Amino acid sequence: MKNQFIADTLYLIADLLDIKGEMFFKTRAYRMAAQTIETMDEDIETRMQQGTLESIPGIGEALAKKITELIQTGKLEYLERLKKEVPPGLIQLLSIPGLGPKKVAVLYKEQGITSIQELRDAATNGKLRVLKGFGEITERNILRGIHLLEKTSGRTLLHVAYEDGNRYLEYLKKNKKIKRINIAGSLRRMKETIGDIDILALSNDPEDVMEYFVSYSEVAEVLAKGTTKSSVILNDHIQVDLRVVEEKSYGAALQYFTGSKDHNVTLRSLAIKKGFKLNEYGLFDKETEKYISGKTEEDIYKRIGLTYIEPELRENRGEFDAAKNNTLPLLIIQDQIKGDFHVHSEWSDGSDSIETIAEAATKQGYEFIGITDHSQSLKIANGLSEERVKKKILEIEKARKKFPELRIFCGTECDIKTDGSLDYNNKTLESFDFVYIGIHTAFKMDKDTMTKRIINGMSNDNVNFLAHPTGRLIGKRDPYEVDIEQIIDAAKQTNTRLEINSFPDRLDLDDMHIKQAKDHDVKFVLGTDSHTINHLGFLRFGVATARRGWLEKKDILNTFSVKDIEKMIGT
Ligand code: DGT
Ligand code: CA
Ligand code: CA
Repeated sequence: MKNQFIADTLYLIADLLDIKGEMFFKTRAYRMAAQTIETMDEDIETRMQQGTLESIPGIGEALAKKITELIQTGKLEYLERLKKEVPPGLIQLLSIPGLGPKKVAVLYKEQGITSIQELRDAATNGKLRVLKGFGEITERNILRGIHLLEKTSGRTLLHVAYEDGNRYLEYLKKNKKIKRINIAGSLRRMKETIGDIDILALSNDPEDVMEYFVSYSEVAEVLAKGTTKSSVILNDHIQVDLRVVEEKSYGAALQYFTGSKDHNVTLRSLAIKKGFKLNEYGLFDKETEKYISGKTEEDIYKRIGLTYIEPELRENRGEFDAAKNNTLPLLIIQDQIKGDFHVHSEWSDGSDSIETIAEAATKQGYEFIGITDHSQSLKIANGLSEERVKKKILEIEKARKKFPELRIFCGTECDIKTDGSLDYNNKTLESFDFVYIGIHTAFKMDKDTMTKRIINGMSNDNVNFLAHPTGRLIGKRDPYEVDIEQIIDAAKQTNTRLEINSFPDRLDLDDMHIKQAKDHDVKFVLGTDSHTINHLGFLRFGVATARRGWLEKKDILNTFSVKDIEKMIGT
């Protein structure tokens, strides 16, 4: 689906118009259309083909024309013109977390700031606090935003790269000259952010494949076009590299280009110890240089004396010892997932009704779904008062009758208040099938206080799961100060499962902490934190993160039968 691309383009237009100082109603129209397209179920391209764009709320004739142009050509003349009207550096400033177009416009008009470097200098020297709407806190936030941006700079969130990469793959698979094709690199390892997308293909006619590769409709720019290797930039600004190799090297090349670099370095030295030489062309005898293997990854690992290592484990974090001793985990797979525990409905800040969610869960093939709305003090997210909790439970009972095949759990995502107490009394907590707790306010506590606050929450007997345990938002917000080792110990002591929040910018816990917790015998739960049914598919990124954290089926509650889950959460 191109919905996200279209929405992002419309948001950018709105931002640019804001910078130019256009009227509010004009920019608002773009933003509202962008939001509609971003969250709608249907493929915008299908609507275009049907000629029904204009029946989408907020889309008139002019906007429909622009969307059509974008879908058909991947570009928009109007946007290109707009971009020329503002200094290019300003668009970059927009990507600083917490800095919106209005502030960017002020920075430009009042102080002539057009680059991140100029902005950093001005903020560091205290020159921004005099501007209207700015202050010392804004200066600090801007510096923090620049820091965050640089930490993730040039990297793309996994879900965006995953969609782009797989769409490209579908296109490439239509070329008859390609015999085999795989995603490689960090995307195959399902890292939380992706630098560039690597694709490997097997063909006897690489030049034809190269021509086909650069002719893809989503290519914005061709960086290099060679005989066996090409690189392009997509409309999404992501770089994609394609390499074509021959059959006898395919496995060796796939292994090499999957990485990680650290994994490859160790694998090569193990190969040398066994009397081999390993590179992207194959496994060779060290002395005679005779070709030994290279068609498949499996055979290469085997000849080096290792069982096959799944891509998600190739980070040089102990996988070689485990492969030698045949103790690698049997990683969880998507098909083992029977449901999602973390979904918001329209009762708090989600956009869908309980029945709509139940229907979508059934469509996913789920056996259960957990509806978790916010608790009462979280007014900003329309948290449920104890009165509304009772009403919601009645509503869920109605839905249960309509969907007898699906177990609908009535959960909550209960706020942990600043003193560590919970946002509902025990009687209300007991009325839920399960209780998630989480931090949603006062993120900036010192480590000790924050750790105690969370552990205090976990100590309540009604609590089952800790939501997004570190609170990070990738590229937007650092984790709160928290002693993760103490949280892990407390999770074990209190029998609280840690969530692997599967929302793409959270992926919280992350892979390293998951492995650390698993080593302490802690158990886990997966939740998407969906706010619309379109988010339900994010679970796959939680599964990927769980795999990168070495988790197996038995570690994750979502793989159990409804009966066993009921026993384990004590409904
Ligand atoms: P990324 O793109 O930054 O998210 O991470 P990767 O892992 O996809 O890295 P990339 O695209 O630079 O290279 C793809 C793979 O190629 C990488 O995982 C391992 C292999 N590779 C690249 N450069 C080297 C190298 O200098 N030495 C070794 N051993 N392998 C390399
Ligand atoms: Ca890469
Ligand atoms: Ca690359």
